[in-house]
Amino acid sequence: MTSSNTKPEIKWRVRELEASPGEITSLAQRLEISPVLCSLLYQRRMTTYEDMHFYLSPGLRYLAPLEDWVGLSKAASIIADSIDRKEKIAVWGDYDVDGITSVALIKDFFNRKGLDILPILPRRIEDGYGLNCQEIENLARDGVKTLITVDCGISNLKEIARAGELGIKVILTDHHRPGEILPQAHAVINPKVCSCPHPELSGVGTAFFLMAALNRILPGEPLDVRDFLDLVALGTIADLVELDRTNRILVKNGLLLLNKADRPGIRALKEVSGISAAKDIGAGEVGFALGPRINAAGRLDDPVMALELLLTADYGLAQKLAQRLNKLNDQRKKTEEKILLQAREMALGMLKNRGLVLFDPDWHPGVIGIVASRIVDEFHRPCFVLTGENNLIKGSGRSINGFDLYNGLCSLSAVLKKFGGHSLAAGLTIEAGNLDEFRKMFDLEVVRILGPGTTAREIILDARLEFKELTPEFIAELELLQPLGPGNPRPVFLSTELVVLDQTLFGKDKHVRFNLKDESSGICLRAQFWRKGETWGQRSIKGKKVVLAYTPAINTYRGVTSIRLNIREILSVN
Ligand SMILES: [Mn+2]
Repeated sequence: MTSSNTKPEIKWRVRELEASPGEITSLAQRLEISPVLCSLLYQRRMTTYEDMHFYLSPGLRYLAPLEDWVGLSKAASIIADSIDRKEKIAVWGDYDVDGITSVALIKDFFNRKGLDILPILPRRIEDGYGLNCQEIENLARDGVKTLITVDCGISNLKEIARAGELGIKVILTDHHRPGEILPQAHAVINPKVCSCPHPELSGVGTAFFLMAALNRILPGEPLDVRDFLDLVALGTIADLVELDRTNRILVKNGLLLLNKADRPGIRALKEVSGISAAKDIGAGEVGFALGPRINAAGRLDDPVMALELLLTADYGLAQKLAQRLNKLNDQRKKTEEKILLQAREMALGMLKNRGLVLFDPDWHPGVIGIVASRIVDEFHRPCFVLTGENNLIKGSGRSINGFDLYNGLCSLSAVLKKFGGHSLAAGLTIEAGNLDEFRKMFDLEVVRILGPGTTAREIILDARLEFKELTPEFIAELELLQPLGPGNPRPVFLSTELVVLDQTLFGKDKHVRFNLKDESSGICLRAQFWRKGETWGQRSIKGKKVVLAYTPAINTYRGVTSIRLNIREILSVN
């Protein structure tokens, strides 16, 4: 369907940093890992024993001291004062996983300290993202004297000023990019403001540090804040922030807690997701199974049920809530699929544009962000998916490397009513009358930054790997790279030239599977190319020779384990 000149081309290269074999062997021996894994770490710029050791065992002791974050203890002491004066305190979050886990963490901290705090989670459709004046007035009327914001607030200048007028102290914590003017809050805790040793923190990561600082100054026995890292891991992985040094520490340790699943809600959520108690959870399971179910509450219904799930001590209740989330998630998938089909059709008709703006007033606001990601995956260009009612249009955008979405929106702020976000994901509100103008200007802005041609999709390969090197032990050892995610991608390997013995479609013809033979060793392996049934159903390459970019996996089916390849890209066919 796509004409060839609009399809992004593919560029690939193998990571180049190479150590001498002697150096690798000695590092590998000291670390008790295989030389192949050791060279993978080396290419990811961990070039010393200390770097590699940290990466493999990122203990909490490596975290920078709390004092290094300027302003953190001051913010904590304002909260401690409010507690001391028995003021009514509220915490305001967001309807996505990061926002829900942020509120859950703070509420859980207060509960365990025997303190009270009022949680507020806005609903996506009725309330929208961030603070709003009406609810702030309600809070003032209810006697709230201190408001902590989590995962939101940095662009709510007007709302925070209103809170100030009403005598509410605001402790703002957020990790979204600040605008030129900061809100007049009593404290602004944002890893992207001032000097913070943890620039890539998520909303829940930010909340965690604030509670850790508060923990040290509150009277009574301090809590063990490590107990909250399961929530931090959930929000950090789901928010797709870069897994830098701090986030690696938080997530790796948080995943251990998610595996133990002492929190009834997590145990119930794993159960409805079909994850057996024995299976180790990686970032993948959070991203594909737990995260979407928590998100489903906020996408289609009320995020409060997800908060309740994370906080309840009652396993029976947790099971009920998890089942409800599971149903909502199924419903979300159906809605998403329907909208994706329509959005894709629309995108195909607009491929002369470098920046896509897709709009339909009937699209469900809860899924447009995911649809935008899928469109960007396929067409490899920045995209906004918008929906709206009456005179206001709202939407979510996703981008590719090289085009900073937040900066892009800053330069288009003249036609926007509201916007905020990060470099790869953002949200906006515009008046319906400005849609055409925005569509035109967004495309021009993308062309200005990325140039007029399509941007090649770049695949970075970790190493060339022959079939005989793909042992189950090696594939298991790759798990030491977990958690994988932005900044620490799953390793992708370059194959040797392979003969295609067989090609079949499966899964309602959505996917394609190849049987491949490495002639030098005679080893045959199965490879699957997900969601490529449409392309490969029309073209047979049986009998030809291919070179692949792939990731290996262990497949267990009815007790039989085998090695499978997941194809990232077919790099050449001869
Ligand atoms: Mn967030």
